Amino acid sequence: MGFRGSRRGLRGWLNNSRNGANGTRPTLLLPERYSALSLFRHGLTGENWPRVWRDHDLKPSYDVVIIGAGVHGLAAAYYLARNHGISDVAVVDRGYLGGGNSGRNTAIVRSNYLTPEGVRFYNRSVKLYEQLAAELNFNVMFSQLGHLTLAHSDSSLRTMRWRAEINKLEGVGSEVIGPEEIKRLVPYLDVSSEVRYPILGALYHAPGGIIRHDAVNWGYARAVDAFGIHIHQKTEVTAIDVERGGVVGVRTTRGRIATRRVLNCTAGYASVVAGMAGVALPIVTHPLQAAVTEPVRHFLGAVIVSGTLHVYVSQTDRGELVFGASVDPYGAYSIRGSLEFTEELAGQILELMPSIAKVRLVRQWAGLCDMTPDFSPVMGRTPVKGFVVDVGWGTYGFKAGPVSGEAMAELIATDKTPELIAPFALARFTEGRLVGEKGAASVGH
Ligand code: PYC
Repeated sequence: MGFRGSRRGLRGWLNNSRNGANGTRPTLLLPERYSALSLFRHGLTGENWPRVWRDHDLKPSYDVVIIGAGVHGLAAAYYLARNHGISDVAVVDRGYLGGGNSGRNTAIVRSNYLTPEGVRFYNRSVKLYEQLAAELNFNVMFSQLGHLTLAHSDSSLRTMRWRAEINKLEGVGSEVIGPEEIKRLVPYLDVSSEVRYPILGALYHAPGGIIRHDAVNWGYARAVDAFGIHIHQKTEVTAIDVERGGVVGVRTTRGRIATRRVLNCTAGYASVVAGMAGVALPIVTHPLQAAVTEPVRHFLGAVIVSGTLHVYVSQTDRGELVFGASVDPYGAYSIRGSLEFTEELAGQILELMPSIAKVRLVRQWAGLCDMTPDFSPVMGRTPVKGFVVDVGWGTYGFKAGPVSGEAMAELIATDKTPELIAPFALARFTEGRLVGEKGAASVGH
């Protein structure tokens, strides 16, 4: 199913979508349907595929300006058009589409969080991800192969039990399993007691898995473009104009845009952009490094996380092993890899899987994580009227793209905060209502 002729696809959504603020529906220019038949036709005729999204001149005004063309910004634009009929939207990015954290994360999707608020929220994202390929007619390669968070001590086993109970209460599939079951799921893990950090058990989260992050970005971008929304790459925001307590415009390297609604969907520079509107965020930005190996035959049956060893690993559909660790232990805006990271990563991962010692690392990189005091994001209004934020994702951002896009679109369109994101308001830091998700981090920080 896809855009064309699908009841659940984009056209179906459009038919059911509400009219925009001015009573009109956005025009949907149906992109070419991706199917075996069209692949065959293009192969036969040699005809070029149409561009997935187009460039546009910058208009002097838009109803909504979204800063950041990553998964959060693109998803918000998509749901604004699809659910609320708002398509006079510019998505601006100083780099290229999906070139920030949306293309730098390790593409893990899961909802096995620690707080009821967190579990509910990320679970909605998993549900949206499950239907995304069909909805966008774009293969996002979501493999729900399962997610294991290992416990190497009694205290982490206790946290896993706690998470499992909260997850179950929210209807999310998570349970604590023992070493034998872990070995059955992932035979290459060393579950013996002969190691420095024996595995006592794990939180097994069957709906968790990995996705192709570029495909998610491109799929949303194609749909956004089809709704007539303008994606402006290489367009850096240099200032946000505020008058009488409300946003009136955004200045960019390509000109000024008049607008009364601005959504900050940046990651890494969220506090810098918010500062342009005079809004202070409780964020410290840290690099987070990752690395990938050459492709090897498929052997890893789940995503593996060890908080104690500060490492996580998954295997892509192409066979590469993708690794990550804790955020770098200092605040910085650097996206360079370091030898310290590689050495420590190799040492830790070989504790878990000694049999991969001969596999070669081929690349490493870093993204930037905006860490908040409670490890939960900041979503919603700010003291500046019309300036809303979807920021502070720390190491959790990519998995939340669809749900935050959906919720932020609703907030912008209706001026009401959806229940699902109410706990993540900026005001929680002054009102003392933190949503502590440190215990659900993939690794200790
Ligand atoms: O929270 O699953 C996670 C994660 C993986 C990599 C960074 N964060």
